[in-house]
Amino acid sequence: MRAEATQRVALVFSLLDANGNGVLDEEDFALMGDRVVAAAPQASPAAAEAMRAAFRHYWSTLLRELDANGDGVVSFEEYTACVLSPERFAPTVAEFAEALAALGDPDGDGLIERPLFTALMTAIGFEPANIDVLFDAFAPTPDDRIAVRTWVEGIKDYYAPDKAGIPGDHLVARPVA
Ligand SMILES: [Ca+2]
Ligand SMILES: [Ca+2]
Repeated sequence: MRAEATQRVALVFSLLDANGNGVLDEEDFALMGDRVVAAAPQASPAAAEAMRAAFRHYWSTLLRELDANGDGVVSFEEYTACVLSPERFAPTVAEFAEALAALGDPDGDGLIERPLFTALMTAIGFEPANIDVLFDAFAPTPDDRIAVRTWVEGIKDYYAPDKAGIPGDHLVARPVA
């Protein structure tokens, strides 16, 4: 695995462990769903529910694919196996990316402005300084917006365990706990 991808797998694990107990469990994904939805108060109820559902599916996929010892939680060691078969996670990641992008574009104009982008990415657990660098890497318009499609592709690349040399590599610094 490329070094950037290794760092990203470790960071994604720490972000997903929202309750900080050192393993991935069902509560992490409920917590993160609530946090992300709360960061986008102008989102429609349908978009909010789609986001929560995407987190639930994310968890059920990880549990099904990665809980090797069957104890109902996914340890870091178990999680690292995700890099061996990234294609098994692609549909789940795509659903997550689309749901997040829908929250970020409540008026449906295809653009997301920096404050909402920052609020959503902070809710996921990234650090503000890293978020700004990432937003800039997505080439914002003069009025400081980026295309939602660009962001969706960035999310998919970021959560794809085998990618490297992508804008999301700006996020490898440790998140705020
Ligand atoms: Ca946890
Ligand atoms: Ca396990």
